[in-house]
Amino acid sequence: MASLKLCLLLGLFAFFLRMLAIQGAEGTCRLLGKFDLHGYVESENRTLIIGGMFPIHFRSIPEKEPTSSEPVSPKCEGFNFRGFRWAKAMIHAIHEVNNRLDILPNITLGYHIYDTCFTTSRTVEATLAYLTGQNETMPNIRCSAGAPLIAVIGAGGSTLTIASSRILGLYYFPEVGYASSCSVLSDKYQFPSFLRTIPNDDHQSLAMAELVRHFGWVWIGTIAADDDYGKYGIKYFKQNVEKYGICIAFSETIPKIYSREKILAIVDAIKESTANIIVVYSSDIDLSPLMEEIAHSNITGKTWIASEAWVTSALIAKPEYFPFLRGTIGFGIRRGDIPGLKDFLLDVHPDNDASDDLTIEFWQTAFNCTWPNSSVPYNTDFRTNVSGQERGVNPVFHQLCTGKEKLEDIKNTYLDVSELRITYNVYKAVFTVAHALNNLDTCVEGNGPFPKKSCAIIDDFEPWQLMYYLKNVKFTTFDNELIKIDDNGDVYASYDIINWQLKETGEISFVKIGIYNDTKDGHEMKIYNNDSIFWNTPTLKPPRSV
Ligand code: TCR
Repeated sequence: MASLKLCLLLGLFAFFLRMLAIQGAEGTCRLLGKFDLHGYVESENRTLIIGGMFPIHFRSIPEKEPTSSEPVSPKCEGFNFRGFRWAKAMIHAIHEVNNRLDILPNITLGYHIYDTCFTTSRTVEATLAYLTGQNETMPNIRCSAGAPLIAVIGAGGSTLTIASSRILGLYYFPEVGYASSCSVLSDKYQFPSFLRTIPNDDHQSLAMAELVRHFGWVWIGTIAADDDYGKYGIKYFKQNVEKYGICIAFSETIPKIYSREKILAIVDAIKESTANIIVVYSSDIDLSPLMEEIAHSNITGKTWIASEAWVTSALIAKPEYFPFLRGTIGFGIRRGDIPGLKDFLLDVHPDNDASDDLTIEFWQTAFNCTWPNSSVPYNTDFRTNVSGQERGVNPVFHQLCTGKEKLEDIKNTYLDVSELRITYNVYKAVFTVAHALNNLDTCVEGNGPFPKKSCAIIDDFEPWQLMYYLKNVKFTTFDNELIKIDDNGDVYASYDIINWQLKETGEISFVKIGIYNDTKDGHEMKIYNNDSIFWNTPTLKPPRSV
């Protein structure tokens, strides 16, 4: 009965997909074009696939007249080196599992990664593609990626994950989040098959409120991204500070679709307010156009409180923004150094696979050159810049790439492994799946968790059976961190409190000035030494906001 229901639903999806899909030359349906990565090593072992969704581009380009032609997947722009690093970290972790003899010795893991372009429509498209298979004749997760798909890592931002997890949840199909921190995702009634390696944001909102109270600030401005992360995060922050008699001077929302007008309105609100403390709950991707305008308008003397998503982001922590943003204080999730990752990241070159469009785009963007004879688009940007002009519409790079460019020579977010926080979460997500699968594989018949103490069989198991093992997973990472998933799919919350300070070299350093931990009976916040904090005020003393 259950499988009949599944078939019917998948049939419906296949129909839906047909309506969405691009009709290719051979008349077959093609989804999501070339922005996907997949691979597994040919081996005698049984192969199982883990899906992954990452924001490898920053945004999709809105269709000008969406109803005047056949629906197509929107094109994406803005190559995101950080998202590319996350995707590569997933592949690296999978290689590590495959090389280890103690986890899944008889199984080879493969991967199938989709680019979400940080948009909901692409994420839903990818989710449907996972469930039905890209080829309509195979509407089945058992062969959707060439080999059975067992879990999906993703989908990045909470808004995207909420969309995909509602669909995957229908089948109790496991989705493991690495960056989706919204508290609503802990509701197992709505998201029964979601779990994550990032703490629930309720802790962070409370931590921010505690921080503001600690310094005695009572007049605060807030800025939120226009998504679930920003809106829920600020909502819980406000609820917490109200209890302490702290007042909100202004509350602004950064638009999702770029609009210079709306961004200028936020800049005006900041200028007009006497609040010196501004709490920002946003991803770095959404925040970046606002920061560009803050710098352009020369707004100094504010102390910014950063949420985890931008606290150590190279997109925001740029030298040109430093006069405005130095002294920023924010919360970072636990970081880790992933053994071997740097070498793995360096091992990328368009010559390795001429059909790998993402790598070609990566190379072109990193070195500002054109890969010979390739049709891969340049890193275009159709938005207007701070002076109101359109920036780089299809810029033509006259310089051809030679292939001899050296990755080691450039400073690039992709290769920066000094602040691996979300990347470390991706790694933990892969290992969560691998350990759960290993426990499923080593189950002893007569001692199993299913009816009559039976076990699931690795050659043919159902998503909900793996879900059981995921919910009960427990392991330690190379860093000796114990990973345990609770009944809501959540992990233990612990944050570093980070302060942006100027190094002698003129660069920004992220200095850990304290910690915030969730404890059994509440929470603890420690600021190590008030004198070690760098403040962005003329006197270098803590700002007042009353
Ligand atoms: N949670 C955000 C998304 C997000 C993110 C990030 C995006 C987080 N950290 C770092 C880019 C970079 C934390 C969400 O939507 O849940």
